[in-house]
Amino acid sequence: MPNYHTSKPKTETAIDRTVPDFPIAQVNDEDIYFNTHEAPEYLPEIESSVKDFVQFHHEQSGKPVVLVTSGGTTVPLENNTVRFIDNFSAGTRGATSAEYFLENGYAVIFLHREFSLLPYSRHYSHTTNNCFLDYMIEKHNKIEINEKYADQMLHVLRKYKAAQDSKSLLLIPFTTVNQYLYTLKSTSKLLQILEGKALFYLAAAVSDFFLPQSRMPQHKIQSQTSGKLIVDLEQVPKFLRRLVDNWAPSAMIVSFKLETDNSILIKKALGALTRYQHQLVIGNLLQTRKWEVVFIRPDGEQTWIRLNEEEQKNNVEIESLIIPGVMVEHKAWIESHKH
Ligand code: PAZ
Repeated sequence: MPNYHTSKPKTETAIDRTVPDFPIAQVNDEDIYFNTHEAPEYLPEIESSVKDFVQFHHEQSGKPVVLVTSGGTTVPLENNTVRFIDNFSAGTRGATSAEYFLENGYAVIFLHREFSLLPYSRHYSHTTNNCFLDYMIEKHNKIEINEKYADQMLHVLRKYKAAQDSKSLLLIPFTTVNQYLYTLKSTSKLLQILEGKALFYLAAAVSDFFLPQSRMPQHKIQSQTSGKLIVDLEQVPKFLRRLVDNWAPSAMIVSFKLETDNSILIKKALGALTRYQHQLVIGNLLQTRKWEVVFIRPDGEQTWIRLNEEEQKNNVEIESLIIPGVMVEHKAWIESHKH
C-alpha cells in the first residue's frame, strides 16, 4: 500500500459563468507553472507503479487502459495547511464509472481525491443510511455478514476480487490541485505507449483558481492580524490543451463540463471542444447529474442520456449507460488509429 453532505449551496448568488473563459494554457504557461511549483515528493513512487501497470496491460493482458479522474482538488491557503478551499465532488461519478469500465474489459487507473469514493468500497462507505458495521452481526463469538445484505455483498465482492486478481485497477490519490496536475502530467506521458488504446475520462472537479506556492504563507494565517481575510487567487492554467497536444497526443480524451445554469451548458461544452480540440465532452448539471447527461461532439452533435422514472426508482446508475456510449466512441477511435 502507498504511504502516502449534507451541503446544499445557495444558488441565487454565484460567480457569473456567462463571462468568457480563461485563455488556454500555452506551452509557456505550463513551463512557468511546473518551474515555479514543486513536484510532490512521492511522484517517483507513483510513476513506478503506473509504469508497471501500463507495461503489464500493454504486453500481457492487451486490455485498453482508461485513466479516470475523480473527486475535487483542494487549494491550500497555507503551506502547513490548516485551511483550504474545496468543492462539492464526492467522486460518485468517477468511482461508479470505474466499475463499469472494469466490467467491460478495461484496466483502470483511478486518479482520485484521497478519501473520496472508491470503486466497490463505495457501496459501503460514505453512506447516509448504514455504517459499515451495520452489515455485520455477531454469532457464536464470531462476525458474520447480516443475511439481509449477504447476496448483494457477495456480488460486489466478486467484482472487486476479479478486478484485483486481473491486476486491472490501480488507485492513485491526490489532494491538492498541484498534486493533481503533476500526477496527471506524469501518468499521461506513461500512457503514451498505448497510443489509441489509452482513454482519458476526466470526471474530477478541478479547481479553476489557486494560490501560487510563491505567495503561500508558511504557517497558519493569524486571525488577529487584520480581522479580515482577503484571498487573491490566480487562474489554474488550462492544461487540457497541453494534454491533447503534448502529453497524450494519440489517446482519446473525454472531459466533463459541469454547470448549474442549463442555458449555458451546451455552449460551454462546445467552447471547450473548440479550445482544446479533444474528442468528447459530457455535459451535466449539478442539480440533475445523477439522471441526465449530454454527450457533445466536435461536429456539434448532441446525445442526451436520461434515466426514466422507472430506472430512477430502481436505482439504475446512469454510468451504466454512459460507459457503453463512451466505449463505442473509443472503439472507433482505436480502429481509426491502427497503423
Ligand atoms: O463527484 P460527483 O459524482 O458528485 O460529481 C461529478 C462531477 C459533477 C464533478 C462530474 O460529473 C463533472 O462534471 N466533472 C467536471 C467538472 C468541471 O470541471 O466542470
